[in-house]
Amino acid sequence: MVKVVEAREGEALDIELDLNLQKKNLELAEANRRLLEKYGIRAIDFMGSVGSGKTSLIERLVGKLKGKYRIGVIGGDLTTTIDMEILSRHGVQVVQVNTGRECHLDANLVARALQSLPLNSLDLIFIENVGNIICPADFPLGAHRRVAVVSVIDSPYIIVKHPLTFQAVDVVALNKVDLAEIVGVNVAKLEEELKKINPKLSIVKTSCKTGLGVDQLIEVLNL
Ligand SMILES: Nc1nc2c(ncn2[C@@H]2O[C@H](COP(=O)(O)OP(=O)(O)O)[C@@H](O)[C@H]2O)c(=O)[nH]1
Ligand SMILES: [Mg+2]
Repeated sequence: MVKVVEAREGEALDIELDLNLQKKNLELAEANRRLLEKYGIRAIDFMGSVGSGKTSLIERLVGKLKGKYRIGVIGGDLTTTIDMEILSRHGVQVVQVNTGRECHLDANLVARALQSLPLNSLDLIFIENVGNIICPADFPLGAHRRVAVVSVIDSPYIIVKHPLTFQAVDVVALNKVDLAEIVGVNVAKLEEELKKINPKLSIVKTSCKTGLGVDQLIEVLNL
């Protein structure tokens, strides 16, 4: 048996978990949602570790959907503009949010990003959150759906170690399934663990390399 020191509610010295802050964030997220609805725009928040495949998946979705919707992308990153430069090459409106040292986007930053997008001429906004599978879950942004992108080759414990994230999202993309066999990953086990944590989740196995699962993800997101 391993000894465990369990952090009690509000005990961890982490200002991001301050309840007032979360309450304020929620109010701002609701305002974002109202703004999006006023313009008839649907927004989808993608979260996941650095390298899980968020940008690649958004690229795939943009490739399939840009004939149908006028798409904008908001990208969260600490300091770089790498991802939004990639996505801007697909002919969609992009805006980068640099958070400096914050490990997640928040509703206030997204409100500012929305101000810099031409909302009148958009139908759909993808939000790529800062590369992190823990912190973004606590900060709803006003998006209509929240998607966690998980690289199945990252760790056999990737699901069980992040229960709160998988409770907070609607959809999980189990990505890089093209590599699962090579690495010896049991994807079915990851799926079982997800269902145990959140039976309401929609789970889609994807490969941004082959394109597998992208149509199914589009269906699950009602796009
Ligand atoms: N084999 C394989 N590589 C992938 C897949 N998805 C993303 N990648 C690669 O993984 C790396 C990180 O992807 P990226 O989309 O930048 O991840 P992000 O940090 O979550 O945005 C890139 O080199 C991608 O080409 C996939 O499904 N299969
Ligand atoms: Mg990215």
